[in-house]
Amino acid sequence: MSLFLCGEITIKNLKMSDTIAQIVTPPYPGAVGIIRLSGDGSVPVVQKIFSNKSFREAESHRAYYGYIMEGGTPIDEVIVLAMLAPRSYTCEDVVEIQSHGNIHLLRRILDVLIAGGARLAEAGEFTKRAFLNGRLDLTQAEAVCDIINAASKSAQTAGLRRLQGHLRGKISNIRQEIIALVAEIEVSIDYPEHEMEQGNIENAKIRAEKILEEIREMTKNADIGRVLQYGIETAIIGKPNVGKSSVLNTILKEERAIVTETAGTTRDTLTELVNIGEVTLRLTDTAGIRETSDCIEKIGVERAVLAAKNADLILWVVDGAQRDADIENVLKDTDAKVIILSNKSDIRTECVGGLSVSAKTGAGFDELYKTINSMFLDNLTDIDVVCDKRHIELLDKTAQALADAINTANLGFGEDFLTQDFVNAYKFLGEIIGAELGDDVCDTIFAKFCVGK
Ligand SMILES: Nc1nc2c(ncn2[C@@H]2O[C@H](COP(=O)(O)OP(=O)(O)OP(=O)(O)O)[C@@H](O)[C@H]2O)c(=O)[nH]1
Ligand SMILES: [Mg+2]
Repeated sequence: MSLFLCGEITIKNLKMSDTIAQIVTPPYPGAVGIIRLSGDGSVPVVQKIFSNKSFREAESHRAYYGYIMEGGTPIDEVIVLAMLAPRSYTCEDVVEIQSHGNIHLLRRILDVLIAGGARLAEAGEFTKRAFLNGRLDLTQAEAVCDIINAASKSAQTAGLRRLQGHLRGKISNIRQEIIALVAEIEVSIDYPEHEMEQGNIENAKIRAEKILEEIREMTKNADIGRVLQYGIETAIIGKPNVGKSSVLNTILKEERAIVTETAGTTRDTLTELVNIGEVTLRLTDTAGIRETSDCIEKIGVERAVLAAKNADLILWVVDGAQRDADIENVLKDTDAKVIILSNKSDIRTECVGGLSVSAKTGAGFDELYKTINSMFLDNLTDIDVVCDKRHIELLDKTAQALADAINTANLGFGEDFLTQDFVNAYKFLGEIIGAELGDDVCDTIFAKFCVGK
């Protein structure tokens, strides 16, 4: 069943007519904290607990000042905004309460709202309502999450463009082209006098090839899109004592990992997020890789090898000329990009290739940051790079269906075989924007959202 066709929609037995409430700002101290309500009861519920009596005639998009009351006691001084349907995030009546940004205070206000008739919103439920009420398609709803979590400036820009409907527009246009193709083929089947001649099938094939090209272009930079959206998984690896932990500390600009002159200091992996220019690294320090009989160090080495295997980028730290066969073996087992850091340049003159750096003085690190940024950003020609695993999988399925259609045409099969492949492609694209989607898929997608969105 298409969700767009639902009348009164019930999700997990929760009716859309419920009024939902949740804290929408992060759970740590801030100047302002916001609680959002959505649903028919939003205004009446707030009226019960708000000292400003003019809110009884709440006007849309107007700010009201006053106190949230519990019994006869004020809880906090607040600004209340009503955004009445349909001019709101969810297309329903929405009220936002801006209080001071203290989590205990926000929870107290939330409790009063729940006692007044609202219920706690589930993760993603505000955005799910915006989707179900037709204000956003699925790519736009997902873009909300992508913007919140974007790990780079370019991912944030791409997320905003998806929110503005660029991906939806592109997908919708391609669907139109496919359905036009199907319609032409159908006509030739229904009215044999218009029967498609071989020339027409050839024409359909050429158009399918053009669409296929367009889809492949969209997924071409998907790997880069993914790392820009989620952060570049970066492992620092090398022999013991070459300065891996020192490199981590220099990049983080803090003494995060223990550094000593004893080889084998780091045992466990240690991961931190850090922004480098326009990208974010998920930077992992690892144990030095070497043969060892120490069972704890052995586990550390296994973890280092695994970190290298799962990395998008490896910083291979070497101390002077110590390139090593053990490490070269580890690198054979990964698709990661590799940058060699020839460390301790302050006390050595030889450099084995790669970048000459000193974790001690910080020399060479600006060059490293530039190298990483251009490695991931320079080839990014299309700003609308696709990064969502769900989108990529569906685009791949679409490409396969189109390739099947082209193959069918090449083999000289009849028009009805062609139609089936095109209809499949049309459906896969429909799943991306949410025009063809089961309730279970919808729930899974929105469950990934953060609370309050
Ligand atoms: N002179 C100089 N010494 C450095 C530099 N980087 C690290 N060291 C020293 O090299 C030694 C080892 O540094 P670590 O950062 O602990 O090396 P590691 O690769 O993490 O070592 P393990 O965890 O044992 O594998 C320490 O004494 C550091 O002070 C550098 O750029 N210059
Ligand atoms: Mg270390």
